[in-house]
Amino acid sequence: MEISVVQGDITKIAVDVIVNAANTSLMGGSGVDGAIHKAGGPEILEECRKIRARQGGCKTGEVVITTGGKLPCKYVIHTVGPVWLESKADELEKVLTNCYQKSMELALEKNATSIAFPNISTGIYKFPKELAAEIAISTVRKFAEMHEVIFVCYDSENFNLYKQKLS
Ligand code: AR6
Repeated sequence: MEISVVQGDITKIAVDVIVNAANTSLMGGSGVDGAIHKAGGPEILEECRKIRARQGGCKTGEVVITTGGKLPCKYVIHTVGPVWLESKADELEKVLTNCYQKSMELALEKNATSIAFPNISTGIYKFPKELAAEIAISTVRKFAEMHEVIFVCYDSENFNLYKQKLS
């Protein structure tokens, strides 16, 4: 497996699957979620609506999959990261692990060989960046069948953390 880190906008990355840091409503938001829906077009939201009608959104730590719409990827996997709360650290670490793990499992189920992740939960949801990076890297490493994993960091702090941890 090749694991790399780049700094930039995940909507520009050409891979089989890009992962979205969504919320339980699946109806879009700001941050990376807003960027994905804006660049991917209405087809993604349309599929999210159907999923909502079927199963009522997406639980924290779970994943759902839609088309990539106009994005240069085949699929978007939407996952909902935990909102950070110091007093619940242990439980929330497991939830964030599930986000990465279930995204990798679903991507492989769809025969994807490449996947790009944003830094789930480290924006609006305030999960500590270093801890999140450790969880992300150690979890994806368990999936040797995936050929390529790209961590797409938007901010320099995350980019530097991943560079350091992957070197
Ligand atoms: N490409 C890659 N990463 C990005 C981009 C982008 N275009 N834009 C922001 N980031 P956040 P969360 C980074 O807040 O913390 C939404 O409103 C950002 O710098 O997008 O999981 C959802 O609807 C940060 O490192 O997601 C939820 O309500 C990372 O993406 C809520 O925010 C995640 O930041 C989810 O919060």
